[in-house]
Amino acid sequence: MELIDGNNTAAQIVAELKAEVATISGRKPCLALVRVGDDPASVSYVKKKDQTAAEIGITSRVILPPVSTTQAELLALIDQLNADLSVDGILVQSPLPKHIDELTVFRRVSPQKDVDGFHTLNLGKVAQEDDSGFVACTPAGIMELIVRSGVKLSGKHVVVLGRSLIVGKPIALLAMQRKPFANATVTVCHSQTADLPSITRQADVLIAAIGKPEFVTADMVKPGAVVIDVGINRVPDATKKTGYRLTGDVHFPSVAPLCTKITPVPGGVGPMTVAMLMKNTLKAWRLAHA
Ligand code: L34
Repeated sequence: MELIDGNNTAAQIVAELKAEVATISGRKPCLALVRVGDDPASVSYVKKKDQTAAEIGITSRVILPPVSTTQAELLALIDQLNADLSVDGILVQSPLPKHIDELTVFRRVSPQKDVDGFHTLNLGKVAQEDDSGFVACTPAGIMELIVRSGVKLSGKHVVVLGRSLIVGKPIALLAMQRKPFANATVTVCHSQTADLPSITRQADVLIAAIGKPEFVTADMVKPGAVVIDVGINRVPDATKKTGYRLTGDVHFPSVAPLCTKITPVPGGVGPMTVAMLMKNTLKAWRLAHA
C-alpha cells in the first residue's frame, strides 16, 4: 500500500504557480473570497485559501458578509465583483445560510470569473469536453492527484460514490472524458443505489464523496484497488483539543491494507482543492488579459 500525498502534490503545484505569477509584471491575479457567516469549517478553509494566495503572489480580497445577509444583498455583492475589473476570480464559500439559494448565487457569478466552476456554463463545458472553462476545484484536484501519482484510468472501472454538483457529477464526467489520462468506464452510486457493495467491489479506482464518516469498509473494496477519499468529516472526539477529529468517507485502518494506493484524510484531496483554486485564478487572470 502506497499513500498518495496530497500535501506534497499541492505544495508542488503551489511552487509552480508561484514561479508563473513571479513572471507577471503589472497587476497580479486577484481572487475575491466571499464567506457568509462563521461556519467553523468555512472559516478554516477560507483562511487557507487566503494564505495560499498570498504565498503564490495572488492578491486576495476576503469579504465577510454577516449570516443575516439577504440573498438580494449577496447577489448585489456578486454583481459588484463581476463588474470590478481588478477582480479576476470570485468564490462564494459553501455552505450558505439556509435562507439563501446556492444555485442562484453560483449562477450569478460571471462565468469568466467562476473559479469554483459551479456555474451552469462551466459545468456544461466539462460535459462537452471544452477546456476553455473552469473545472470545479475538488474534482480538478482529484484528477491532478491521480495523474501526478501515476494512476492510469484508461479502460479502468472508476466507481464514484456520491452525485453532488461539487464532486460526484463533475468527477464522473472528467474520468470518462476522451483523453489519454481519463478514458475510464464510470459508474456513479448514491444513497438510493441497490446493493452498493457489489458495485464498489468492482472498482479499480473508488472515489468516495458521500460525506458519511468511514462509510467505505473493507468488504466494499476490491483488493488492489486505488481509493480516493474525498470526505472531510468532523467527528466529535473528546480526546482532542478541538473537540473533534477529521475523518474521511473511508474507514482507513481496514481499507488501506487492501489498496495499491490510497489518499489519507487529512493530507489527501483537501489541499489539492485549494491548489486548484489558485490554478483557476491564474487562468481567470489570463482570460482577462487575452
Ligand atoms: N464554494 N465551497 C466552495 N468551493 C469549494 O471548493 C469548497 N470546498 C468544500 C467546502 N465548500 C466549498 C472547499 O474548499 C471543501 N473544501 C475544502 C478546502 C480545503 C480543505 C478541505 C476542504 C483542506 O485543506 N483540508 C485539509 C484539512 C483542513 C482542516 O484541518 O480542517 C486536509 O488536509 O484535508
